[in-house]
Amino acid sequence: MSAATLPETWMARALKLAERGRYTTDPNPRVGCVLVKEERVVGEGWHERAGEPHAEVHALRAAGEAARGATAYVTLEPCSHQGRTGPCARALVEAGVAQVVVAMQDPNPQVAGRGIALLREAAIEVTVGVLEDEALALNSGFVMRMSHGRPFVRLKMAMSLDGRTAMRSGESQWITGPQARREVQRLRARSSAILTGVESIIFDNARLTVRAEQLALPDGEAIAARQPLRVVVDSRLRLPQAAACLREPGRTLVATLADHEPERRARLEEAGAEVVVMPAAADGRVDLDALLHHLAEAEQANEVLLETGATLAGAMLEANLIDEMQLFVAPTLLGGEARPLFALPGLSLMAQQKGVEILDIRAVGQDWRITARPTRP
Ligand code: AOF
Ligand code: ZN
Repeated sequence: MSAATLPETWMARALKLAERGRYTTDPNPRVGCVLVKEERVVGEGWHERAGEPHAEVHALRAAGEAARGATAYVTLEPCSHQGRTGPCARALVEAGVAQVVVAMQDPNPQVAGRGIALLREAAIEVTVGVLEDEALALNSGFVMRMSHGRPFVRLKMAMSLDGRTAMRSGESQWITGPQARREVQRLRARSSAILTGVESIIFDNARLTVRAEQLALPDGEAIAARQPLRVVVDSRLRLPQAAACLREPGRTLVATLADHEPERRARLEEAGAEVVVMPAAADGRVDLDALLHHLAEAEQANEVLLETGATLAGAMLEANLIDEMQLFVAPTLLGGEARPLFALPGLSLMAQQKGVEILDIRAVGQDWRITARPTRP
């Protein structure tokens, strides 16, 4: 007799399915579901788009009558609320599923354990926590928004081997090669919003868009159709009306302070920007923490990609608002006059150095990608 397949194996399969929603489920979480009976998959599915059926519904439809007596492996607690689609916990009960294995509880306050309770009340055996870390990582943005009211912030920077991001003039195209730039396109595509500083736009005139042809994914066109929100931190409304990003598909939000010139605001709005007034932080600039909370609440932003220069990157790091860094390191030297990764003017002693934990290093074409996370003080 062969040994029974481990729950982790089925959950890994459900996670793989969930990953198919990486670029499309926003602002919903990525969720996968596998229905197993007598060591065989009788139905599976994943959540593809907000407003469309949840993973469990797809899996139950695929299984039909075979769902009766099956075990459901779901990467997120089945929902208990009547949202845009019905409660999945009830659908599992009604289909006669015998057991449910869940990777993680749903941090959405509308669910938060009620789905699991509903299943247990119907005498279904529920196991929680199988491959929980992997499930949490897949939806780090959704989890952050639901449990802390702000998005998960991922900083992306391209730098030379000597840690420089642009020449003194601001010229920076291109430090890294095409494969690294394709990875950046994918980072944009999975994000709800791209956050930048007005200086970066003034220097690079970046469009901050997802380009289907550069994504090199089979469904690139459909993915690029949903452009992430562009967010420009611009305390004094210096964004040029002619900025390229204002002519691109998708929205551009300009975060500024209350004491801006009204005519500048009117001209930017005419050019297609949406202006939002934020409180000032102690340094007199836009309060970045408040801005992130605004993005979570008003825009349902799960993952924010920070693509910017040393000033805003330094300010975000100082404010402990960076959750992950993706640093692309190119095999080139730009020299001491060039711009550094972070402006951290307050640092002068070794005792003040900022620690980071390196999670992964890998080659991307001719470049290297370092994934790291700042260690919290
Ligand atoms: C599940 N399975 O596949 C997903 C779930 O607006 P709605 O109706 O789509 O509900 C979205 C909420 O449902 C979302 O915030 C999260 O709590 C849960 N997502 N739940 O059982 C799924 N995508
Ligand atoms: Zn559901």
